Amino acid sequence: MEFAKKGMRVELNRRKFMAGATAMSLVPSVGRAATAPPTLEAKPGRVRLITAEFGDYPETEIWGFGGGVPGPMIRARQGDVLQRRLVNNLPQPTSVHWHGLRVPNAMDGVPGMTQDAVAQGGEFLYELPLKDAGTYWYHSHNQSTEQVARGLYGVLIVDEEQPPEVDHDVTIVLDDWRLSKKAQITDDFGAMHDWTHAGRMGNYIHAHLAPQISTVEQNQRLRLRFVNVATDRIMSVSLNGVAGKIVARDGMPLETLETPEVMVFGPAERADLIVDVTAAVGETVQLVIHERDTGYLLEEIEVTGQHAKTPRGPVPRLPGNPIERLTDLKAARSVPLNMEGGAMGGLRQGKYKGRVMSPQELVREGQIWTFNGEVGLPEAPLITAQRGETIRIPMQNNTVFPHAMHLHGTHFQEVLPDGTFGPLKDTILMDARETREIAFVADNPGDWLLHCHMLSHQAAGMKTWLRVT
Ligand SMILES: [Cu+2]
Repeated sequence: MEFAKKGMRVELNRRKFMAGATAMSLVPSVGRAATAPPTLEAKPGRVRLITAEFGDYPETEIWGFGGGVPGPMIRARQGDVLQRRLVNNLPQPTSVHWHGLRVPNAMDGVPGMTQDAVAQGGEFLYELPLKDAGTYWYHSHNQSTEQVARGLYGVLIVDEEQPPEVDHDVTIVLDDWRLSKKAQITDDFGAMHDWTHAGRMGNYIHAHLAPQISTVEQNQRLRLRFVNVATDRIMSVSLNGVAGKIVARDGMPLETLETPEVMVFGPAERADLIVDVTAAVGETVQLVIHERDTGYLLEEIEVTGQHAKTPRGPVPRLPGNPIERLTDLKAARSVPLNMEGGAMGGLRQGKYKGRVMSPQELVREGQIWTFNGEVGLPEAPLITAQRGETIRIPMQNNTVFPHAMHLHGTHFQEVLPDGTFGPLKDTILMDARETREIAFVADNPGDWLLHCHMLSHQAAGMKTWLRVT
């Protein structure tokens, strides 16, 4: 008690002193300091990207949030309001899209649609009510073929009120870099061959683990959060030395847990796994990436001991998020989306800048992908939905390339051939020539993008938008 009293007295004295000195200016500034939102600064930086095993390479110049890659991990609790003051110290305007979060429209970070791009030296305050727990990410949504390729992204984790019990919670960011021999990002961002084919493919695929754990123990339980942040590359990965389930996709808890041997992530897709270490002491847990017919090791974690004699038992389901799942499509309105374009005969013609152009003209414009015959963002929305209306979009991919279709503002569900609904997703990877249908309740008012998250395709025309009134 004596100590506490002493402390109080000191505090009182100090307050008195300050009040006497500069009371008028101090009071408001103290008030601001207590509530000032944290800064998220976009700026150039240098990182050690290529690990020592590949040889002695210099650091890579990147653009990153906080000057690093990935940007700072943002972690908050479900129900909180997340605030970040974006400060732009890049040589280009920028913005932040909070991928997968159901945010108010003005916070969606799409320049020209929900806000102006933040100029060099400018700032923008993002305020995000966190409705849903799960694994999300944030990234630049301005000149994103360049800005995301240079490193402007980070992971955003919203913790459940009662997260499942695990021994390690590890985020695995899968990235794809196109680097020169001196380990620098090549600046061929608008290369037409990339834009008309499968996009900008890198030559250095990397898995960034956070925290960077190097050892685990047998029968330890791990939560692994995969995020594919690559601009264009589809990542097919598998794990050796663990057994478990996928418990969430694109942030949203699964009702039916999944156990695929190989996990395929289109750009922007995510999954949460809960797994137990099965590898014996002295062995390793391995993350393998599959490319065509070969696989190679991306990351390896040593098993250094035995945590328990047996695994923990069944993997639990995550608690659900407060989002409505579809029950039926009786009153749904259907608006088809026909996807055309790209190299190898996918493009017949396309409406661009108000007139229909031939493939040759469009290639000259650097615009080569169409939705319903239009290249780039059309003036009118694909759909104007009443709030609460159920919308279904059958999407027909009439191109010879896969596309990762991303809807802003809400999650959707796939309408499966048997009439049931797939898991809640914000991005769906469509194979070449494939037809898939998505449906959702349009309950978030505003203007929302629907686009290919292969950022080269997006830049070359694959985007449209929806209005929810
Ligand atoms: Cu695409």
